[in-house]
Amino acid sequence: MPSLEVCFSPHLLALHTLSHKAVVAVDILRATSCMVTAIACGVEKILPLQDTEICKAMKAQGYLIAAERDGKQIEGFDLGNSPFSYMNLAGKKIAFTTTNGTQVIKLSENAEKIIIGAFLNLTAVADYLAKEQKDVLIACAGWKGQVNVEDTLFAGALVAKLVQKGFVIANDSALLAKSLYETHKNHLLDFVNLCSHVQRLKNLGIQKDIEFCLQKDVYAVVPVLEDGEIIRYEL
Ligand code: 3SL
Repeated sequence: MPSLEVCFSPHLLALHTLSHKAVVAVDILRATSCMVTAIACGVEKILPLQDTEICKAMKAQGYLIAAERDGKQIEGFDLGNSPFSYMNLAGKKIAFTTTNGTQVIKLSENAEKIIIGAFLNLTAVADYLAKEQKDVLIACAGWKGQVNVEDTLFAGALVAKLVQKGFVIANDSALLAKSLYETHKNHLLDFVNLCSHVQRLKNLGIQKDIEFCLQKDVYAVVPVLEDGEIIRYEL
């Protein structure tokens, strides 16, 4: 049976072997929630980038450019990091850089497959992984190297689903994430409201983004990284 691991921080990724695994990159607030929304709403592809200047330069190649740092849109870019901004961009290409989300995607590039996960597409991701039958690592973006609650909760939700499909928990982070999710699954928003990133984001007035990003299975879409760009996997 395929194995199941969770990595709580990009700073711990080097401790994992990625080469034969399917990595699920997750940044619930809000990068991967935006990406899932964008791909579900018809965006053609998303180029994840670590560097803001490289991102800006993609404008000349016909991309919309999106950049967030510390929760805010960077001046001079077309888009920030609210999922509501990604609902009407069908057919567009987006170059995207964020504080943590695009970083964890880039750091996972040695994996056999990279999938973009969020509560918004939880079941679609679980079904895809069950079909693939590869060992899975859920890579949490965290916040500047630190562990966060919202990505851990998502990891736990995905672990819980995959255990039901026969996957075998292979590290204690996966066990911890599942236990945290099962403790709080009936009051996710109340629990997430206590976490540090929500406190940070509250000053930006984006409570509706937080509520949106905690909804399960709004989209039945699986964004995957192919040749460095995120596209829709055709189920
Ligand atoms: O860190 C990230 O990648 C962002 O998703 C953070 S924020 O939600 O835009 O603050």
